[in-house]
Amino acid sequence: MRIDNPQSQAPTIYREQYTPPAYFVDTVDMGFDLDQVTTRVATRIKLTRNDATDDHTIILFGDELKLVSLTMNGTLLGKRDYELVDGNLHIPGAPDQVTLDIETVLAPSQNTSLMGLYVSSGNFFTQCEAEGFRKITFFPDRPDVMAKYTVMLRADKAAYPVLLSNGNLIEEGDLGDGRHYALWEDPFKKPSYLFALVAGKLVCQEETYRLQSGRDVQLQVWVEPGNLDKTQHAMDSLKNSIRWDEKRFGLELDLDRFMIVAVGDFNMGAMENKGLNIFNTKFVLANPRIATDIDYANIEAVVGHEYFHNWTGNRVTCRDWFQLSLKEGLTVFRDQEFSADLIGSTSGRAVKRIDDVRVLRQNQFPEDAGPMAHSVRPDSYLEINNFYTVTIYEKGAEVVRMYQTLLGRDGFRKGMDLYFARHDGQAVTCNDFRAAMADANGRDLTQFERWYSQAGTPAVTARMDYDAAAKTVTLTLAQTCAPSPGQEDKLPFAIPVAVGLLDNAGKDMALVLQGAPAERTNSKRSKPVHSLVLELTEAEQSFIFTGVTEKPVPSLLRDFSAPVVLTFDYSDTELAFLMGHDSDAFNRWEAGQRLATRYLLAMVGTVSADKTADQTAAATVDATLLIEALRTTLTDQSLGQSYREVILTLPSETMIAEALPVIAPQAIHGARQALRRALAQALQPEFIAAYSANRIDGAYQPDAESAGKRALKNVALSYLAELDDAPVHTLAQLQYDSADNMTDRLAALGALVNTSAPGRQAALASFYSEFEAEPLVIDKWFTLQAMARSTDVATVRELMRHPAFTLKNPNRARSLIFSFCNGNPSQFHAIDGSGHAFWAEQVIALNSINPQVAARLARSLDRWRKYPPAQQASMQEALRKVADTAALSNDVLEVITKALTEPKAKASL
Ligand code: B3K
Ligand code: ZN
Repeated sequence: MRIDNPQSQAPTIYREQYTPPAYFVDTVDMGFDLDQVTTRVATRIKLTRNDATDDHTIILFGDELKLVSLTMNGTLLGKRDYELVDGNLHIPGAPDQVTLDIETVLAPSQNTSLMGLYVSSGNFFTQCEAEGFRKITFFPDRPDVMAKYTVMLRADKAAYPVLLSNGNLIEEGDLGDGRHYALWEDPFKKPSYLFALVAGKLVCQEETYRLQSGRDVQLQVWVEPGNLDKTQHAMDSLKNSIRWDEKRFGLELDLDRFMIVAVGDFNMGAMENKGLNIFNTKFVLANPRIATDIDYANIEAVVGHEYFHNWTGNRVTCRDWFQLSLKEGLTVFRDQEFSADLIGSTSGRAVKRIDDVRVLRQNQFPEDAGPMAHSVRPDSYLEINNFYTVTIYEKGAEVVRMYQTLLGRDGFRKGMDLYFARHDGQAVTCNDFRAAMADANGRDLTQFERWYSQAGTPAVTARMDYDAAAKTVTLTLAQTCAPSPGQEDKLPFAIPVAVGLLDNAGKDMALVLQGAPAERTNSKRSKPVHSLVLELTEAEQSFIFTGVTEKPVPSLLRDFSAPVVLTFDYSDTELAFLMGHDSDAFNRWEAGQRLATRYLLAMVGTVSADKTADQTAAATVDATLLIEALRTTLTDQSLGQSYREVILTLPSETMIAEALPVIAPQAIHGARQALRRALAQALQPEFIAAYSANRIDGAYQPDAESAGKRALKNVALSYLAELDDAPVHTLAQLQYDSADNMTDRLAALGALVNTSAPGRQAALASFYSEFEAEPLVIDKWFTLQAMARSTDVATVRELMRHPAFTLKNPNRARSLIFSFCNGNPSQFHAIDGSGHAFWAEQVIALNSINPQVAARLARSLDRWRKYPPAQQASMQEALRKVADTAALSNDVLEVITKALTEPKAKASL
């Protein structure tokens, strides 16, 4: 789709317009004279013309750069020697071998975008992905230009004692005048988006680690002084990551030194710069006092993710940004597998899978059905930063997972090995990855490309026919996919559907699939097969199972084998049966979610604005079946605690909203609350028992089992809090006062804040004063209040006036503003439209500070067309207000323009 908006500064970029660069870069030598007000950057680039093209024009991208001088092969160039096109330099008629000397000056302390070179807490940091290097110097800043870098850093020694860049430290010393220098050399060729430097007052935890091959490497975690008591978990996670990549994929750390640096001002989670990963403090700093179990798990996953990029992203990189999922989808898949392998237990793995699928359904499915829908390999963009999305990351990971499901673990590994054998040191495409998987396994994966080219979530409908006389089960699977912007008609996807059939006792039947090769199904010689991956490649297909002696209950899409919405006409009783018996832990959970959603949707219809949640509960559907199934789960000691916790958690308000044709946020909130209260009343003794049984004596440990106990105990507390009576007030207060770790502390505070407990205000105040010096904990304090049920727009405005609040720090902005707009739907979508007007104000304010963060917030109204007319009107007004703002960044402009674009009438399928 072309965005024709007069405000647009930059043109839409199209995937099909890719052309190879006219010049490659061999080496880059940079010298930085670091100063917060004026930093001078001298860059020498050696280029060689790409003789596969006829082009003699060198294109150097620049973004808000001040050029001091430009010299080509020793000759100073004047304004007539180059053209300035949208801030980029075009040097026509250049020779085949070129040395360019470029001097630029930067103003790091003025840089609030947090792209390029910027200052955080008095230290220097860089962020170059995707196109931030062009904010440092003029350069062919595109990922298919890979070069070797040498970097000289010079700065005041007292203010910036630590000077870091990619690769190895070659030399360091004093310069006189209180200044010093450090010279870094990265032995590997890399694209400019992986460049990084850090300078300032930092300290590190350091360890020597022996690789499997026997080589010793230096591992460092750098933080601000005072935070060294919070680095051990990140260090442990890094060592686990190194070990795992050696074992699972045979991939070794290629550097002698690997550094992680934490920074408090950061646009996203972390960045995989070669040898110098820069992290949001949120994904590094942890100790039991400040970090929750979820924080510990996230740190492990993000440390793993960035480390795994060293091969999937850095050694083999993307040809162009349309291929972003080549590295991101693959690396998310790798970090998911890493976390699952570290948990180890079957139910723990299932919980990890459930968590990942929840993220996908809650965030990616709505994206895929909304105005920003794009395929895993998009066709166009206005601003690439808008495409670091759940589609590229999480759906991309599901696409990678499907290769493993189709080819098996060994087949997948063969594909990975071939991918590295073919492409190490290259910038390649998603098709290259698919070809490696296909060729290594002798498989035709042509149709699989549609997962990359077509947007939208496929809908699969299953039907089962049992023929008692013939003893056959016919499973008919049909697929459709709704139109997405710019893609009216879709072709069938290749969908792996893992299935099992349960007999009346709840046991898996042995599967014999008609027409399948003997090794894939049961024969007299092989051991019984209880789960099979069916390959749905057409719009509709039937699969026949033979020798089926009784009518089974099907277990479909086991372990969520494909990112689709699968519908089957289960009865309530069948769902309760699957909840109790399915051998597939994912589907056991799924059955509970289906049943709960069914009740919740029925209840949404009964809630009206003039009834309280209590009255609704009284008038509501009979949920006995669900309640009894949950009672069985809650008390089943054979199930892991974390698994019981996820089963007891009802679908979120966003999930319920997505299941409705028209979203009614207040009714959804009322219905969910009513069901929670009904569960609390019915299961009160079991919740109290679970609470007591899962208290842990002794020091805090972040391991999966202990975390599972705390999760189950705290979900019990949150249900009991629905009763809002004196005993639970006391229980929560007691937990708050006695907790020795942040998980229990925050859970107790959350329980207090959402009740009428007399101590709730005092607890909030004491929490603040206790943790005033810990920014990450103060973020939690804002988030908890932003998402509290009683918090309305007025309360958020009040919190914004708190001295600790600032829009300039992305974590803080996210903790309050994003948490309210995305995590408190019934208040954000207040009928009077006050939430929407507030949202517009904040998007506009953020737009002039940090376009990337602003554009993320701008996404909160993506689904505005799914609301009732009155709410649509206030959302549209808010969107228009943003659209009419002067000096709108391309980031925000793209999101708002797409949201306001009228979708084409649905094509009939
Ligand atoms: N590759 C970075 C993301 C960069 C985002 C640029 N807007 C982090 C990651 O995915 O590991
Ligand atoms: Zn990544």
